[in-house]
Amino acid sequence: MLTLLTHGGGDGFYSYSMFCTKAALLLQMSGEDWQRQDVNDPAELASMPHHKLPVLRDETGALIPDSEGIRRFLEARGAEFDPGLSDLQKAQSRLLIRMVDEALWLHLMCARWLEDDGWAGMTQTVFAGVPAPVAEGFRAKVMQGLHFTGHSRLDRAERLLRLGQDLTALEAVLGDQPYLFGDRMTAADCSAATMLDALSRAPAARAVAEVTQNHPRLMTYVARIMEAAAADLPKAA
Ligand SMILES: N[C@@H](CCC(=O)N[C@@H](CS)C(=O)NCC(=O)O)C(=O)O
Repeated sequence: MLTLLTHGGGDGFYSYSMFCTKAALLLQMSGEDWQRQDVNDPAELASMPHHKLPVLRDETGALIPDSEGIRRFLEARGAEFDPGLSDLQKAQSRLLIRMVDEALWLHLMCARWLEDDGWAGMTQTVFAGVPAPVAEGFRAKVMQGLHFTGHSRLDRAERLLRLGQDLTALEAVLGDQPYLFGDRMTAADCSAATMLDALSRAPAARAVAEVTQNHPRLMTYVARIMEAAAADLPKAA
């Protein structure tokens, strides 16, 4: 059986990591038999190929890192995440996934790690029970990374403006459809729904959650996917 190594969850998040939840949705769509295993030990996280999660462990013990690596692994075993999509739609799906996984992810990182109210939420959830100096050490590392990308150098008003633009664009792509590419859930929904869910509520900063919630069609879309697709995901062992 396949094992998805994930960060823990809580407050209605299957995992606080949207990439772990994305991988769980992909696994569920693939029809594979799989289980979930949470990684709580920092030493175990450090032993992972990219020192990040999600990671998939296959039946031979091989470790497949990164949600996109997991997608490719599942496709190589026969999974089809974009059934019925034209070549153009598949290309558009690829662009959307990159936009969500790379650009919206930076917004989420700032919302949880840079903004003080987001960070306060992180200390009560993801870092609950972790000594403050250890948590602050993680935060400092992440802040360095965000500074390097340049995203955290934008002031808050600029970040919120760009977030609003991106979400308005995504809402236009969704239109009145139940899923981004029509009546069926595809790979792009696994990225988009989980990221939007994370942006729309704590531990994301309140201002970011408000901008996200200001896109009601996206919020209805997230609720539909999270209630239906995420309901029967395996629980942590
Ligand atoms: N591109 C990766 C991103 C994975 C990622 O950023 N994981 C974060 C949690 S959301 C992580 O494990 N961070 C641990 C660390 O950096 O120490 C994917 O799609 O899987």
